[in-house]
Amino acid sequence: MKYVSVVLVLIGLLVPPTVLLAHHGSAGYSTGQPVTVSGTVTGFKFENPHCIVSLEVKDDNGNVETWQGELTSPNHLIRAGWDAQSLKPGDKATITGWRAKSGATSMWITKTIVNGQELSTAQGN
Ligand SMILES: [Cu+2]
Repeated sequence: MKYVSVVLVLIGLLVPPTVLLAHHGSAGYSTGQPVTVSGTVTGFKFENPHCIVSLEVKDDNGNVETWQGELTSPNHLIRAGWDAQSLKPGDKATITGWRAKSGATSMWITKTIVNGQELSTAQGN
């Protein structure tokens, strides 16, 4: 019995993240090439089904772009130690993830750094 559960855990570790994301409907995102943007948080919706981060990002020419990052559900993020105040307007954030296939300035977030500190979703995928 012990042996069986060890094997199941190992299988769980081998499942690629894209499979774990299947229920999130990641089909709209390009999972091949991650993008990273940095900017100022303008909003954080801690809501079902998925939490949404809004960022104001300045490009090299000083033009401002609005980016949206999608995260997993509040329930999952709470288990990873997040709450509704994890991101606040004015915070400096860097988000990495899979950009929308449509080319829109939106992504499925895989890594979040707020005011220099990474907020892990390791428990929350
Ligand atoms: Cu989901």
